[in-house]
Amino acid sequence: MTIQWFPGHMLETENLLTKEISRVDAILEILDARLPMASSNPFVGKLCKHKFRLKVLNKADLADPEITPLWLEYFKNNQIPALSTCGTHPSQVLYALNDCVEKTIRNKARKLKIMVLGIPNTGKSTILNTLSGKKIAKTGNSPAITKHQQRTSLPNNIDIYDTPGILSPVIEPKEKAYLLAVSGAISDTAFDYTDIAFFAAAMLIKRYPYCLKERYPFLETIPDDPAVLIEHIGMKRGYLKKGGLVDFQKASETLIRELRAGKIGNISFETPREYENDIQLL
Ligand SMILES: Nc1nc2c(ncn2[C@@H]2O[C@H](COP(=O)(O)OP(=O)(O)OP(=O)(O)O)[C@@H](O)[C@H]2O)c(=O)[nH]1
Ligand SMILES: [Mg+2]
Repeated sequence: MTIQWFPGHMLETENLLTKEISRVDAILEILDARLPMASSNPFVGKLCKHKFRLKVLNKADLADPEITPLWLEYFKNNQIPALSTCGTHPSQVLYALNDCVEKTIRNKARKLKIMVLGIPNTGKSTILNTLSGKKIAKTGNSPAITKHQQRTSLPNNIDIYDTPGILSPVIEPKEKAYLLAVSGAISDTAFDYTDIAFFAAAMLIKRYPYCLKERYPFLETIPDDPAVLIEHIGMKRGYLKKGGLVDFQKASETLIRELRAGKIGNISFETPREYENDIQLL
């Protein structure tokens, strides 16, 4: 499966960021804690080469609490500043902001400018709203909600810039595209639900069979085959087409929706071990 989704505003944003980056002091790079590598955009790394950049593993409340600390250790071992947050948790996002402020070398006589960057749907605007204590930026559980850069003034002489999520026009390897689609970073119109659900089901069977058992107690054993898992979910929910065949589309949508919402449990889609000798996405 190839996913092609690069709406016009993303190219405009890339061009704008390339122009504006010299004016900002530091970057908060918002990643998805469930997939910190796949949710890294190499463009951000190149753009911010000479700026202080703090990686924020957001949505940590949805990730596996045993895996997120491994990621933080991984980044630490690679001398990459990183911490984890839940974007709606004021003390956690304030801690992230303060950490970024403290580590940024700058001229204290003028306002500190911090830019929030990342791929779509990682919680950039949510973090901005939490920091400002107001609903300044529109948020939503689908990608490409923010279409324009937006500046907000925070206390202590800080200006913070929310930006539209940007993805690479070509996402490689293919597994990365799948992970991003499962997480909700890519528009649902850009891929086939059943394809993505089969990938997600295979991942869950391999990594989190006990979560599947708890969420879907009607499963006597966890099947090895993702198609069988989706079929069982469809049958149990009564998603049947004419002739009694399971509606795989509907069952797939249910699996993805429940996974994204954290209903299947705290799930991390990738682990540092899989990347141990590969820091090219950082
Ligand atoms: N569970 C959970 N949900 C979060 C968290 N942060 C944000 N969200 C949700 O994730 C969705 C996306 O949040 P946004 O703030 O709109 O994401 P964004 O990065 O600004 O997205 P774009 O503007 O499309 O690039 C919304 O439904 C938020 O409520 C978090 O830490 N935990
Ligand atoms: Mg946004």
